[in-house]
Amino acid sequence: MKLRLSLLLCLSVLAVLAFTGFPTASAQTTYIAREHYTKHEYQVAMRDGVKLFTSVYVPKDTSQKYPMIMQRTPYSVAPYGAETFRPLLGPSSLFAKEGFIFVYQDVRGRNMSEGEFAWMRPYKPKKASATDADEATDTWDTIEWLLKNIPNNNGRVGMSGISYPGHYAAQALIDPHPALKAVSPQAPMADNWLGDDMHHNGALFLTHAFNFIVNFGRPRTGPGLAQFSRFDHGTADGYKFFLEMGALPNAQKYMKNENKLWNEWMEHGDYDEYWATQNVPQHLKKVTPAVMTVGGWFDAEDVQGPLWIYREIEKNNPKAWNVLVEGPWCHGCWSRRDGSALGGVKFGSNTSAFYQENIEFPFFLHFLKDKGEMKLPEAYVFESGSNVWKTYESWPPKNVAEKSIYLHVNGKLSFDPPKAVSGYDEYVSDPAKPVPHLNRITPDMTYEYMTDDQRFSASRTDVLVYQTDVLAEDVTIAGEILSDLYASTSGTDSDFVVKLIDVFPTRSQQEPMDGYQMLVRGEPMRAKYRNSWAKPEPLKPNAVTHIPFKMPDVNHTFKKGHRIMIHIQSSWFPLVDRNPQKFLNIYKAKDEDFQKATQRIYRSGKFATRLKVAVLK
Ligand code: PG9
Repeated sequence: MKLRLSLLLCLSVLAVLAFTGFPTASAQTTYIAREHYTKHEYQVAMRDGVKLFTSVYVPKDTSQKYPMIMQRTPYSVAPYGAETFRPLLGPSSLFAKEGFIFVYQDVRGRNMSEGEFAWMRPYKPKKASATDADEATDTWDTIEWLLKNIPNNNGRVGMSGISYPGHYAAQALIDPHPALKAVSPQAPMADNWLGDDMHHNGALFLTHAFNFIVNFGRPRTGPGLAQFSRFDHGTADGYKFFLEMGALPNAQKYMKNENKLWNEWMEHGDYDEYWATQNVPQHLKKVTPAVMTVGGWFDAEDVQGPLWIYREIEKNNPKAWNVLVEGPWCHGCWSRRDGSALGGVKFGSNTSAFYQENIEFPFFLHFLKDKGEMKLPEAYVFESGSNVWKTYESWPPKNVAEKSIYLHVNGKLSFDPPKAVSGYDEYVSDPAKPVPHLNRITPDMTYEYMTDDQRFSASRTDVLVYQTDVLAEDVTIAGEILSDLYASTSGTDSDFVVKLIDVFPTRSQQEPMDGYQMLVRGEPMRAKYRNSWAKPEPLKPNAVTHIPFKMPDVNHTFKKGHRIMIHIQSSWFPLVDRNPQKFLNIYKAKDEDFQKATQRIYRSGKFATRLKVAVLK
């Protein structure tokens, strides 16, 4: 029995590390948490009687009272057992040394907690009874219990978390408990259909969705540590695996019809009530805690969520203390990596340490312990390309000029509109040979695709490439991008993928960045949703159609000597599921539904395809 338990505990530590990322080097300092903390485990009853498993790490020193920092997670609060400690207590290694009470909770329906799990459990504005529960009430009830039962707390609670835990931190802001004083939603999911994780502009992010849910969505019979084993694709080649899998219904070959969450998603292809009720930003109207929302410009999973949550709080809560931090980070990499590079692209400094020491730690110290003055700016944002931290009094910054980058004949791009009275470029989009999103063999989406060199696909005949002349001066784009497309297809539905690319100068063969085509932002648009996310409409074959869509904010300088480049294509695989290019429910498609289509992108005075951007003055 002893052996089995220790084996389970070891496995659970690995499970935590697999999901939270191995602690950064700074966490492996000589500070030994277990010498200064005691761990306790509780089953905390919610108002409807469901008990949530809650671990609490309390400083042994009782000479002062401590605030509590809580994280709620679907990924397990392992290791379980009062004798085994998490490798890292708090958002970074700075916190344990300073002294806080750390609280970790398995959310309802996950791991050692009771109850039924719901995907991004919708907030219930009107509770049916005093025992009607959602994530907001579970957080409230937990805080109430902690204040009364955890000795030596100073009556203040903070929350932090990355990704799904960041989502729960944002949910806590909907009906915030009065003791909740500082919340940092980090890479929080705001809406899993409108831009985070699973869907971007109506297109399914196939690799990410499948690889995640095939494990996470496994049936559960009751409280117990969810057993994760990496799904075996049977090949390292994700492009091959997902292409051979074919139409989405064929995924049941691996899901075996027992994956409840996958089955839900396959029943809700459009932006219907299932997804719309999960949206968090719509409820952020009574925000009283101080909020520091954190995101990464190159976050492959949740680039949209932090921006949307920050903006919505700013719009609906004029009195709220609400700031935004955006670094040159991949998903959660401000905590999991040193932030000095992503793939081949260098950012010139350890941006994670800078953030942890000068931004994150002072935030919680100030609002939970009244220590240190609060000097954070409204927006603390890293500017990639020039590789400097910038601070602004708003995000997006006010000192910008709205400009358009237009497509021209012969693959040219220019800030001047085209004079041509007609003109388009054409390619054949073949779902049997979709444009790859990676230039490597892997079954994963990868973090690095967000800044990868795009030359590998630029030479394909089904990728349109446009670029400016060599820039005579720096051009900094700061804010959201609007892709203003005029396109046609010979089919009745299509995806159009737009990529904004920074072309590095070709100086000498030695430099690794010689001619590098750095992806700055890429985004698909599933054209049937151009007029409504909830009510898709077919395209009229071969008719010029206006298809405007947004791409998440960037903060990037195209240096003098570089070029601005745009790629346009109609597949991005297996990052995005293939569009049959026929108007139908893609989640119920058959392999024989997939058809080639001839696409046209218009670049004339009347149908002037362009990117609308905010250029820093
Ligand atoms: N945002 C991440 C995720 C959520 C849902 C599906 C897949 C990934 C995360 O929580 O890490």
